[in-house]
Amino acid sequence: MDTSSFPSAGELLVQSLGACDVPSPLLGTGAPFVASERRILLPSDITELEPFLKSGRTPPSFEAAGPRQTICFHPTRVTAGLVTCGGLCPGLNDVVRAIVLTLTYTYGVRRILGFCYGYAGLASEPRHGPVELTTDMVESIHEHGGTILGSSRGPQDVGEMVDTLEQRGVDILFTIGGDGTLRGASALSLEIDRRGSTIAVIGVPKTIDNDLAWTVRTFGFSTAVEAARNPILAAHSEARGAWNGVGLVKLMGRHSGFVAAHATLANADVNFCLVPEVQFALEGERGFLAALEQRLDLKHHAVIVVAEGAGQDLLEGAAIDKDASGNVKLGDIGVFLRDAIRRHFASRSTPVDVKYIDPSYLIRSVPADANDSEFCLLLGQHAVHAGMAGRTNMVVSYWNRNYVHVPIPVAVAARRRLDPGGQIWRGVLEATGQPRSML
Ligand code: JJ5
Repeated sequence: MDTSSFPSAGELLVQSLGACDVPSPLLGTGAPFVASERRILLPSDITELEPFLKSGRTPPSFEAAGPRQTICFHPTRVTAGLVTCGGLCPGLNDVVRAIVLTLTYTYGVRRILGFCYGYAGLASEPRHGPVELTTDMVESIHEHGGTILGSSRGPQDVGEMVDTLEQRGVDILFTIGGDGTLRGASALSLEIDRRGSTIAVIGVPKTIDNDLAWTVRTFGFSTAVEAARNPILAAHSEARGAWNGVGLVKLMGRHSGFVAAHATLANADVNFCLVPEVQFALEGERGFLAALEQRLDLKHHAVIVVAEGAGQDLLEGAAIDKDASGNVKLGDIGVFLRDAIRRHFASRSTPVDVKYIDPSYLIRSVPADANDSEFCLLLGQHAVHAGMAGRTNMVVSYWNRNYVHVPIPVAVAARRRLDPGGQIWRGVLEATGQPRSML
């Protein structure tokens, strides 16, 4: 194992706002505090740990999350701010609710501002002013999908946003969003530091694709896999209902095929799973179309699950388009495959009946399942403990069976991707029976 693949001890240090000597209101309640020195190892595999032990170096570790005995802010004088950014993801309302309930009931915080429609709500002239959030307002929002705060994509002027935070007297800002949002949160904390201000910026990472490094799972992922079930069942029914019926379902995953792979494992009907991590050819005797032909010869129906980022190299000629955040817009691999399958079989005078299903908005917008609701609650609670303890420029994450603090620069440095040589992909190959390589 190459030990340089781990962040350095310096990179793993979480920024703090300074002297935190305010006694926690939890003192005397029997609450189990977490010592600031408690750290959780990054390596969990002996082969990863050995090089450190042999060379006498301290292995890399994350700061453990949880309530501290002394905190940075007087709870009753704190103003907290919340913002949700980017696309919808199941569990957004659960995280908002968890943060509001924990601030109020655990710490006694009295002023919580919800900034509306993402970072646009922190601009100097927002379309919609902040709303004061109360426990009554958030009591049952976890029963609904979406986000009560609204959301938007795209950056805003960092100086303007810090001006707004200062004008509103915000002490702790909670940002719930993806890697772009968290890069923005990091820029905010830098500007706050430059001004000599003491505003904590705490992130709750959002990626339905589950592609965040240094976490076991991200919120919304479990719900997404569950919600992919009906579209896959529908695709199977459609496929079986026609001679040479093909049901094609496009699922989320721009760079990582976790949703597609896990939905495939969870639904026995899938015959092909196509993901960004495993390249495939369309044509040729080992290509995808030849494999599909064999499957149709045998069973006269087939179900295909494709992650949105799969096969992008096949979509040449599609103009490179960028969204508001500068991300390259993907070509639609679902439409492309549907048309390629129709063309291929038409040229062989073999009838096929392709039904294409794109359920992504139906998946993103549903309420969180019980697994995700529980996870969101604990992420929100730990985000509040971190903010009250004066941590900043960090996200809460779950690693090695512990909630931990990960500095934002470490969280955004690398993406987690499916390992084509790993257990999950091997399981997918076994479950589908698709060829190991379609190149
Ligand atoms: O450039 C990226 C990138 C880098 C890390 N584009 C998309 C996703 C990505 N990651 C993973 C990631 C996903 C969500 C969050 Cl909140 C974070 Cl911090 C990282």
